[in-house]
Amino acid sequence: MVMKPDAHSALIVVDVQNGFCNGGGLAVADGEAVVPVINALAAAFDNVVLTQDWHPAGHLSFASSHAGKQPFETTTLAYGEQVLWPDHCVQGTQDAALHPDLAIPHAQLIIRKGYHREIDSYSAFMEADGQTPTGLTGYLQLRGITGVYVCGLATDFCVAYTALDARAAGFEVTVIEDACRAIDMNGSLAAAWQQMVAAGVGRMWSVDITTSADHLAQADQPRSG
Ligand code: VGL
Ligand code: ZN
Repeated sequence: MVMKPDAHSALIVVDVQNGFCNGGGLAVADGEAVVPVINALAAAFDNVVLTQDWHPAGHLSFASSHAGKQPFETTTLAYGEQVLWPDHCVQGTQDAALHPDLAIPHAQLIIRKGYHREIDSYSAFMEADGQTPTGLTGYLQLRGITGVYVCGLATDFCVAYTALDARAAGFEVTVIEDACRAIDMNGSLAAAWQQMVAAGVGRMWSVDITTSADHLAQADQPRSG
């Protein structure tokens, strides 16, 4: 079945930033490969929101903020267990900039997250304390959006938490599998998919949207001759 996203659908492009691509502070294997896929995908959507991981220097999710801790170890913060990351996506740095080849001029909103020093935020909707909203739910609801499609980096962290919180907020949610790449530490990718599927998150491939949009666009053309 082919589909074209309607006016009540939005694409959320999660954290396609230098920091998660080759050479970045928290490089995701093959992360930059999502860029052309997402550029094509985004063209099929009227509504696009971008997110940026946007940490102050010395953020508590950085291993460097905890004496004796190494990246990818965990610690306990006020709200519970926290994976400790290499320094990444510090506000205003090149590491935090969107990937230079990301080409979505019609994106309407860039939402930044993770800017409270003591609170991480994988999700574009809710910070890791579970009680500090980013405002994205209200923005989408006020714009009449009922369905969200999620893609970007990384599948098992910011994409998954964003998809799960979108479901919790009552949106229909689909993750575009080939428009994501994962960190995949300690089985995190399989666990994330298990949680997403259990929560009713749908899975699609970008061709299901981009080829259908092309077909519809062609069908809309007046016949020549
Ligand atoms: C992310 C870990 C830390 C992500 C962000 O974008 O998935 N992961 N900060
Ligand atoms: Zn981060």
